[in-house]
Amino acid sequence: MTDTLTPIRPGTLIINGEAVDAASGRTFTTMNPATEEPLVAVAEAGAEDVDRAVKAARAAFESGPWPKMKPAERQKALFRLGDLILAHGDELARLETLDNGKPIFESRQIDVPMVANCFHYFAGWATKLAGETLPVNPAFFTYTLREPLGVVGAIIPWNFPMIMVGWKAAPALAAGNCVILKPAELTPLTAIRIAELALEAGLPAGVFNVLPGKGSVAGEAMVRHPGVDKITFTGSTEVGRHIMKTAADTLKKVTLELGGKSPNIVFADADLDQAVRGAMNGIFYGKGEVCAAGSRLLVESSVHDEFVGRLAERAQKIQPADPLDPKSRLGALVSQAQMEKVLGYVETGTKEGATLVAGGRRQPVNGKGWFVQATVLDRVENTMRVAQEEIFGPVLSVIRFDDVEDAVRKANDIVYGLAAGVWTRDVKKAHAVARRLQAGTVWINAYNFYDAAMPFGGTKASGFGRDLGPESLREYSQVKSVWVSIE
Ligand code: TAP
Repeated sequence: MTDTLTPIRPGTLIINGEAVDAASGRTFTTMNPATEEPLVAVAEAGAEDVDRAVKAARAAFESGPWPKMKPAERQKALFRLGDLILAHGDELARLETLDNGKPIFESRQIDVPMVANCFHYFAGWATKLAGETLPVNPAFFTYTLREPLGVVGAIIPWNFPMIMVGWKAAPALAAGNCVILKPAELTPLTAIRIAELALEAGLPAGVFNVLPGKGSVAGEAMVRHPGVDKITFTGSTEVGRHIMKTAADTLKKVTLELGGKSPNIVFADADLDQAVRGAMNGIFYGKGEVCAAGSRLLVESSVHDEFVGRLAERAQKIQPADPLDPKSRLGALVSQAQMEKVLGYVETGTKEGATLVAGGRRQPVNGKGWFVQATVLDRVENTMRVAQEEIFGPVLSVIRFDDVEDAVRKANDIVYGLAAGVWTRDVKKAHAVARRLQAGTVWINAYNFYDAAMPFGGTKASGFGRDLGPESLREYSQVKSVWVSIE
């Protein structure tokens, strides 16, 4: 499908309410994963730009109109931003799909509404962040204030470039902070556009800044900068660990939403039709480039052969297709390197003894693109690399289990703890297993559901802290205790 719409504008930095070039004048090129062609040049932020953005955000936080605005005015501005995102839904979805390679169906029907949902939901919280009056001593009037942290640095990945803007910026702004956001170098375009819309919505200059650039340069400078009070990060466990160490020098608070290798557990008493659909959605949604992907499918032995047979048949029917085609359900992986990493894991899996029952190959569309077939590896042992490491692509590892104990043991026998799925008709078993799973989110007879009101985050090597829901507001605010002597 040819893209005949308006050309994409070159990407800029957004600092202090203005679209600007990098101080160095450097740019990088963002690519279209479906065509392997350059999309557009984008300004590349360096340490000097980080410093400019921090100065702007600090000024906006300390003396700009943002802290003086009534919470109800902040609420209105954030709500307007949610409306503007919906109004520009087609444009944002197209940008996201061109930059990331995901199907336009997902960008338009899932990502755009989710980002808008974040700004609408957290707008409401701007007027509801309250302290408490605490009965301590009759000689005192004692109360707490809930205050913003100051300048929040958000560092986000390439798999959900637009949704992550909502997950990070919306609660941070609602709590009264100013934000500097660094999108992933591979996918900077929608974050830049949303920052422009934020100005249109009435967010004052300096409140929401965006710095496209390299993680090792702009990201690193943000983490080291003493003018940044907090880093909220989503990405790999390795970079998360590095960020935490670096942030210790300036005692920054950190929230880390890291990798996962989430178990999706199918018991023999499940509605197997529903579970097959859930297993497919768990791994092939978002091309499997999803931190919470149900990438380890645990299937009870008594239904294993039948279940895997049905799954493999359906997986073979999902064909990679032009992401701009509204019917496409499997887009291109974000980069050549990611595609090679994913294909490398398929090879590793088969060498380790797994059986390839669907996909496993690159499959260009119209002769181009970093597309990988919907892939299912069966006969995987929980100790294999394809069971323990995050592949981050459309590759499902199927592992058998014998009973509830075996399922829970295998599910938890991994460094990660982000999400899990449970498929059963037995209500008691569903709740009991959900309690025993080491995961930040458990879906029962469902997979991959998200909402701005529902906290999301991990445990173990999947990180700590929560995005979304009322929980996330605690990540962006702190409590001050006030004692007033009244005698
Ligand atoms: P990361 O390297 O972790 O990138 C995430 C973000 O961190 C990007 O904005 C990146 O910038 C930035 N970054 C990199 N090094 C940094 C540093 N030293 N200081 C501050 N920021 C830094 O992930 P990736 O390379 O995009 O993907 C690698 C693997 O991570 C994937 O294959 C997957 O397994 C995992 N991953 C997990 C998630 C989630 S949601 N948990 C998301 C994406 C990837 P640049 O983009 O410029 O490098």
